Amino acid sequence: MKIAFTADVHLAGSEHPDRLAALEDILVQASERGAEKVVVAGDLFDASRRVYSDFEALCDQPRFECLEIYVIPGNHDWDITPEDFTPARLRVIAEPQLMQLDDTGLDFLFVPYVQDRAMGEEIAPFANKLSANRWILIGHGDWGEALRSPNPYEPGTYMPLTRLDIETYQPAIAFLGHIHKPFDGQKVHYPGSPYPLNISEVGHRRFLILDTHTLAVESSTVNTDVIYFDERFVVVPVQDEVVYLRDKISERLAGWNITDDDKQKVQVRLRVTGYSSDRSRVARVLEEAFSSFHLYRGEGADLSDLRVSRDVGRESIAERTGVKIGDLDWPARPGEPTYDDILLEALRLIYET
Ligand SMILES: [Mn+2]
Repeated sequence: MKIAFTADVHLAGSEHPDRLAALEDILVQASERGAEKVVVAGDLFDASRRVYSDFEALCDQPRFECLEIYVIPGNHDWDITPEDFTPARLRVIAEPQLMQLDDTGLDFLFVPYVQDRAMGEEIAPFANKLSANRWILIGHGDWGEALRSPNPYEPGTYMPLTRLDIETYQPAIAFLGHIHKPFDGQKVHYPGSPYPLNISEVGHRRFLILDTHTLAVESSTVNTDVIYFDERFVVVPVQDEVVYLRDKISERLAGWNITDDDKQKVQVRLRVTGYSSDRSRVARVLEEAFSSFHLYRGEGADLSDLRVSRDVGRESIAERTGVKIGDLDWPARPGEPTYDDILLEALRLIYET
């Protein structure tokens, strides 16, 4: 059987119809691909506005009659209960529960979000019923490896799952909600938010599909009407600044991995830092390079952090430093400073001391 996983939809009624549309797209794709269940791993609803009627109407559509929808509470909708909802094919799981969803013998442990609890504490009571690598964890909270890029909107710790929990209880796979950035670890997966809540949630959004026979996890793109990108460029006053910048831009655009059809959905924010001998030319290069995309809020590139460099001696040091930094073997793990971060720090030292 195939089971689709999503989380962090943050439905907010008529204020954000696009989030409901993203969920609808997941239901459409899930049923087209033969999934029989859709699991929402917390924060289906935003904390601020609780409107259930449009979500219920979506669940009740006859075209989704082959889908059962399982929902656990997250930190934004921690208080939802099964009694709040009417659709027959919707199961809200408000207490930790172990169940099988098909005849493969695979167990699913649903762990609703509870404030000030660790995930391990909620798993422990089920320990003697869990067989190693034959059960799937569904929860809402933090996992260290995915946290290397911290979430600026929700500081603090939310129902953490630890490496020791994984080693002790040995789930085959854990599907978690809470972190909005898609993440695939060895066992832990975050589908990520299916619709970006703001411009910090960049790139294509997705949901995941588990095959309960093979335990393979597949990723599928959610069709959204907007794809955000938030790009920062570091300009070095090298001899050919423009060529340097154009190279950086093409690298970045290739990394977006979007089709021509997606182009009109893109909203990009551009920020430039560093040191330039010709700020107005930098502005023109960016304008030209991104002319086929919508700029976020219609704002042009933000050059407020781009300083002027008129010092030939320092320019030469900066250029050589840039090359040296590029030659060194920096770790490329998430959360580690990027080449640009390191270069920017070096430029500060060169120009500001
Ligand atoms: Mn959350």
